[in-house]
Amino acid sequence: MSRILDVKGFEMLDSRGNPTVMSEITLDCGIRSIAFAPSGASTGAREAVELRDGDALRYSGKGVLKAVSNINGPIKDILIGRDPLAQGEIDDLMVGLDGTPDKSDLGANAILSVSLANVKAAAVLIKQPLYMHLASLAGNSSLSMPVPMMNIINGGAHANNNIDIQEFMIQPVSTPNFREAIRMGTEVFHSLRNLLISEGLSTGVGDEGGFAPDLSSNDAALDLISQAVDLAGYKLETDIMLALDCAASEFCRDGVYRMSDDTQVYTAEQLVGYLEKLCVKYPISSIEDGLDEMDWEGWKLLTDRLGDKCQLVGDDLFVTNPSIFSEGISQRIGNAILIKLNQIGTLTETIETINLAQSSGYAAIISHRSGETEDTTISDLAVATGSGQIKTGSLCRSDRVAKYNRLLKIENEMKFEIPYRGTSEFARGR
Ligand code: 2PG
Ligand code: MG
Repeated sequence: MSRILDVKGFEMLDSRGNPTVMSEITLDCGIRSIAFAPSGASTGAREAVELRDGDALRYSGKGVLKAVSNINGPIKDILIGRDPLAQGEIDDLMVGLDGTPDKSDLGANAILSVSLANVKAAAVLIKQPLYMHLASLAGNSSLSMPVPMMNIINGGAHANNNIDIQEFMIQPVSTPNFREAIRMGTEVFHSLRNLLISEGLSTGVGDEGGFAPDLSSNDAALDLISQAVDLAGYKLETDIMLALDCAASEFCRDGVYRMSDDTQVYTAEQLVGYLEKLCVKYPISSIEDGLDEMDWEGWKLLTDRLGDKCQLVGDDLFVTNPSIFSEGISQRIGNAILIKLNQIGTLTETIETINLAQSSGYAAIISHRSGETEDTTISDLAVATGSGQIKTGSLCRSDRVAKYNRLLKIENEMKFEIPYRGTSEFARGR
């Protein structure tokens, strides 16, 4: 049986040019694997802590040398000699060593990158593709190709423009497989680019590779996408559904919501009314963080009013945390959860949250962060857990495209025998 021989941390860069943590695990049989921690911009208040140095003289305080030294010191010491196949034990050891509820001692960036480097080494050790090993860790036997949520117009904290809603996404739902979904989405992306050029609008992109033009309203963004779908030769609703991430915590202040495209200040109830109207006007299958993460009363209202028509996704709301999510489930708040590994900090806890969603009738959408790297573990995780959906940005920028390319590779490797859940209940709204 092979054992962990060495664990190393490195300070690397993410897609925004900020430092991030990479870990490398070496097994005594010579297998070596690496994994990166991603990083958010519109983060939930209750996320696990991303440890940064705060040394203003390096990377404006964003260096991660402390997290790296935690890997090279205490984490390495506790993991050497362990069995890489015992993922749960390895994650538990790191959680116990950290000892805080939010992983603020060692840093969730340190812990997660080690957790993921380990699972990759273990998969190589047992000569299985990563998604197969992840599926057995998750106890899931029905793999599926996820419906992508492709973020083709970026606003909010992800772009230097005047749009309040953070993400305007498309979901290709009519294709028989993932490869065709990628083609459909990419063709719409290109026709949107042509449309922006013809309207004299910017084709510069935001953090997730979506276009980031200045627009007069949220409706203007949805109209442009609708036109682009049409120009690409597809039909909204039949072929493509729209999805939003409002990231409403970003524009909620003093209990009210202030959108810059409108002089009006919205109460939670008014914002719910606004979202309802958007859903009547456009085929919107999914709304993420429609209200602030602390506004649970507002969320109840949103769920009552839209929960049977639309997927309502808690991101900042649930922060991939099984105990916060359990509370949400018991109050029947939202009907879906966004899954981000670094919000909770270990693979084992992430899988626990996904399983909790699936056993509670909530959809689980595997997600990237706005700060990403070439790491593609989330693609394997989406297939492995049969989650049915993945949110991983637009159709340009290698940090986003890498995830799609990995999924294309998996589908090909499996000879197109994994179902694509394009017509699933969740992809079309509930
Ligand atoms: C989100 C994410 C990813 P960030 O809000 O869903 O799209 O953004 O990583 O900045 O939190
Ligand atoms: Mg979000």
